[in-house]
Amino acid sequence: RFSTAAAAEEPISPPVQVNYTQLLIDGKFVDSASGKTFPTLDPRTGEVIAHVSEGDSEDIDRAVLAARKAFDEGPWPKMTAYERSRILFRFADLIEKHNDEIAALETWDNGKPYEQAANVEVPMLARLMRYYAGWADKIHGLIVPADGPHHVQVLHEPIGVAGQIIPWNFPLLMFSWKVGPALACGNTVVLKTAEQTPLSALYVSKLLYEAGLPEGVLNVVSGFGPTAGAALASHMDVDKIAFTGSTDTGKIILELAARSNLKSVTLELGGKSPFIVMDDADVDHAVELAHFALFFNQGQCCCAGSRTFVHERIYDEFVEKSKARALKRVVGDPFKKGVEQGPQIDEEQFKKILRYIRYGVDGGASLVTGGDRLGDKGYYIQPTIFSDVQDGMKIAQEEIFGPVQSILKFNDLKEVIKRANASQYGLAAGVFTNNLNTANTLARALRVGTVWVNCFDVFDAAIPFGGYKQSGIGREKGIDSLKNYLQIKAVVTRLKNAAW
Ligand code: TXE
Repeated sequence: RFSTAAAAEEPISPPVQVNYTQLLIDGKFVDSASGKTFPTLDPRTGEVIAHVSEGDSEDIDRAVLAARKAFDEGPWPKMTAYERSRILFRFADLIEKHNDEIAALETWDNGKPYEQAANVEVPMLARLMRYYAGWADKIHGLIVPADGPHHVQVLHEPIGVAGQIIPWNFPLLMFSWKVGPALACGNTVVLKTAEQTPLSALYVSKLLYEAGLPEGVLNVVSGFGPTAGAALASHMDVDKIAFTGSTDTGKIILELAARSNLKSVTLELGGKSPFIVMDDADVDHAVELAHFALFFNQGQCCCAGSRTFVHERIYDEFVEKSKARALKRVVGDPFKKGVEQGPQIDEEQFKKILRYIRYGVDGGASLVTGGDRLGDKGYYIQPTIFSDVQDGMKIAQEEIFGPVQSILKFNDLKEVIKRANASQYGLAAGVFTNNLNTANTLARALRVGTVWVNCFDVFDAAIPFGGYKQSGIGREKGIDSLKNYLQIKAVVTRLKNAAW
């Protein structure tokens, strides 16, 4: 039995009103060209929340045209960087003012616990926008020394129209990671949200216009991947495409970019992150952190610690304690206080996870706890743990993207490095040890974009995030994210009277 009973009876915050369901093009809410809509569903029940305008290639054309005009004719790239910065700061203030409504909308559309949305994600959205607002007036080039009588300037200019395609697991954070740096650098944007979670981006984009964003600078198109998404990635007048989602779709994006106008591409893709627990670890603490690393956000994290490697000396104790922790996990209506885990995003992901649970059982792993859906309504899944997982098993190789923890056994540092690196992915890793030498050795040896030592999922605005190998191309957040949205121009001027 999972601890559904521990959740308070009354929901903390009832679902809010849905005010915006149309496409946001050139600063105005408009219907799609076809007039078509699609339903966005409540993952608690599968019921319709609202019907949302469905964008397709014609709408992408309209949005790109608006973004192009806003870029070419201004004022956005031409206004002072300080003015741009002030608009982004005002936007962050408005996010804070509407914190609870935004969080409620996000929970309703996505299923994540309201307490997490209200206390962590929406505040983080404001924090990230302030971080980028702070950058807007600090982006500058270089004067470089060159041979000969030359005065050489390196200018950093906005790229132009940025296309951005985001997923459904963290709709607001993905919004900030994409829109924040693009706007700070003076670009204009066409954003394609995930079809599962179109609502929160429309709401906050309206706030951005209230903060003073000039018309056409940010355009939001709701719709599906193979239609609206593909039209954006292959558009001839889009200068850059940024994508977060599955590795398979990332490859399609790269191909579409190459086949069209060779727009620059950044990709943040899947993962199968190791979480390595050494035998000197405090087992209780390690169990709690490994639990968080996997189960956070219903297990729907690209960097989820989905391969828990535990030293053989503490393995049995670790598995027992992990089971006890999973059984205590509070699963239920995400609007209720105390709930740690809500439903999965949709039926497709729900079925995919149950399929992987079957692969685990059929493949010979030991099912320690869970293994099935929870209740008979909505997309809830029992917190599930497999032990005796072997490297070659499907559940140890592929992204499950759900509340399914796989615990593997190791006995030697060299061995675990090799096994942890034996993955097509390289997004992140967790390391749990008190031994400085072990921590540093692992941090250096793991071929991943982020190593968390004695912590996990620390996402400061200034920390770069991205993947090695098939986990992606480029970095988001931090100073490195700005490079994705800047062109570099060298201006070489010959000096007539070099000897002055
Ligand atoms: O992802 P997709 P899905 C992983 C996770 C999950 C699996 C499938 O394992 O189970 O992907 O999820 C748009 N051209 N991640 O199907 O397809 C789509 O509309 C252009 C990891 O949701 O990658 C959405 O906006 N765009 C991940 C976005 O791509 C296309 C987060 C993501 O969808 C497109 C989500 C196309 N042909 C899922 N097809 C992470 N890295 O955090 C789809 N899209």
